[in-house]
Amino acid sequence: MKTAFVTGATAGIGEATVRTLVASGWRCIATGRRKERLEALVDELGADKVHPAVFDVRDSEAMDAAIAGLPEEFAGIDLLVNNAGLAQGLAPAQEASLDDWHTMIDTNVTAMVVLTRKLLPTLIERKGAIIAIGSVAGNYVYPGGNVYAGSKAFVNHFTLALRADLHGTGVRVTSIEPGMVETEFTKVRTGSQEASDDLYRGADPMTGQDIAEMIKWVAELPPHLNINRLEPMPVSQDFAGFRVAREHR
Ligand code: NDP
Ligand code: 8X3
Repeated sequence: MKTAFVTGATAGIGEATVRTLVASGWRCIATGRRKERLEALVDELGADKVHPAVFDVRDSEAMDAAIAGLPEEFAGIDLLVNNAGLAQGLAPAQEASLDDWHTMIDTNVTAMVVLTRKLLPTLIERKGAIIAIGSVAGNYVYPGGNVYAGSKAFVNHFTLALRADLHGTGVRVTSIEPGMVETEFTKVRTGSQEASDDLYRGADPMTGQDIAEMIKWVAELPPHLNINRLEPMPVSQDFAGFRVAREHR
């Protein structure tokens, strides 16, 4: 049985990924800060299938303790799903909060590279795989995206760079860069359930399950195949065109 380390498994894409991988015969280490949600996953799926690792990804010592505390049967990691992340307080750069910017950089960028570096030896030893959840926001900018978009461009590009560094090791690396997915993400991003509902109204977004199925598909491909990047969007979403501000001088 193979083992996956899934960050951000208390909600949305990560939670759907744990359910989907376990249903397909994987063991999962499920991480996040909300302990009760991880415990609910263990109750639902079984302690032999899910190991809850409660820590804030920005806390490197807590991350070390979580890795050191893995039960023996979960300690050999075959798949790292770099998923935990957030958009917070998306506002024009000139109005944005520096605290929000630090939170996004610390979570989406710093924590992801730290965790990846710590798990690379076991992933190499086991000829495993890394799948990162970047975003279309890292490929196409939009107003208010600023640091979130920059952080996701980092995720997309760091992941491709890993593929180059891991050449010859047998480790597979994939960057999945989704558009709108209906999860708790938009609630965090807008700061309220109402604003989040408003953003999705009539938009027919993707679901966490849609992305989880892609993760499973990529993870279970024959070992000679590598998907470098996937960029799924709901049909309703498009990338923006240029804007022109007239008489701006
Ligand atoms: P959710 O808000 O539903 O889930 C986010 C997950 O990340 C939660 O499990 C949360 O756990 C975890 N997380 C956030 N901050 C921390 C932290 N400091 N320490 C530990 N865990 C943390 O969002 P999604 O499922 O939508 O987001 C997952 C990823 O997908 C993110 O990286 C996001 O950028 C990306 N993405 C999302 C899109 C969307 O439209 N939804 C589109 C493209 C990419 P907890 O709060 O319990 O700690
Ligand atoms: C977020 C994707 O399209 O909601 O990562 O901005 S989108």
